[in-house]
Amino acid sequence: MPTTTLKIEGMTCDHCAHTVQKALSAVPGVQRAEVSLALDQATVQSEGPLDFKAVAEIVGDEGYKASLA
Ligand SMILES: [Cu+2]
Repeated sequence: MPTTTLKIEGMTCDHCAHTVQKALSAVPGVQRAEVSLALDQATVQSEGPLDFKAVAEIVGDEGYKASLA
């Protein structure tokens, strides 16, 4: 299962990390998403290649910025 590490900008607290985690989990194909507030990073396991456009859009809708690490 492909694992993708993302850089997440804009998180300031656990609530932000939780919001991003939920947003990532809602991306089609994502099996598992883990967010590290300390590292400003997320690790996503997906079925097939991760649809980064969908990730950037869904995370962006929540007010954060995702980029490929
Ligand atoms: Cu927050």
